[in-house]
Amino acid sequence: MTIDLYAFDTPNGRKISVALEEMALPYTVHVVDITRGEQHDPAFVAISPNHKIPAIVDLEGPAGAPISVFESGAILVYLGEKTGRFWPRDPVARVAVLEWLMFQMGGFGPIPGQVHHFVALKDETERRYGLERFMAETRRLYTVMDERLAAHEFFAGELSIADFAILGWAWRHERHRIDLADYPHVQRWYETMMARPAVARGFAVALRRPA
Ligand SMILES: N[C@@H](CCC(=O)N[C@@H](CS)C(=O)NCC(=O)O)C(=O)O
Repeated sequence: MTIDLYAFDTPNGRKISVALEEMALPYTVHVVDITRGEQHDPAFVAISPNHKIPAIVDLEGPAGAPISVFESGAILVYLGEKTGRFWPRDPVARVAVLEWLMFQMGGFGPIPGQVHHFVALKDETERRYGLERFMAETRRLYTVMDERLAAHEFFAGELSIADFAILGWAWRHERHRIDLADYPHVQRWYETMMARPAVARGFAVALRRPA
């Protein structure tokens, strides 16, 4: 039985298509076009009460009962629990995964997301303060990541759901005006991640309807 993925072609949507591919879970995509307001459709809000993608429905949830999950971090943990993959059983190893997953959910997502917003404003005076503020914080986050990756192959040591979460946003580095050459360890990790066949499939799957 497949998992239903409700998503759009954005960093938070891509995190989940990448994770589903890496975990070799069969899934069916349901495009929720957030540029057309489809995130407000009552049927979608019933499974995603925050009116945001991504969400999943797993018809074969715990004890065989269907379950829906919203919030990308919760989805990644759910899928890690379901498959036992990229989500260590060892409590110490699990702490590192949770730390970097929460780092992404609380910072490296909301902050570059603000850069995407301010950079799109046409009026230079309107956007200057916001852009400077959120660009500075975005650069700081990349520095934190670079320092971590200087000593670790992946964020939590072994490849984990934290890497899938962070990759979704790093994929948009050009849009938040980051040159990965300034962060060589992040660049090395990014190239390693993007070279994985399952990751490539996760980014290739259509999360947008043809125009
Ligand atoms: N914390 C949420 C954020 C989800 C999110 O911001 N989704 C965006 C697309 S990346 C969305 O659905 N935006 C539609 C809207 O805000 O109306 C998660 O990680 O799942």
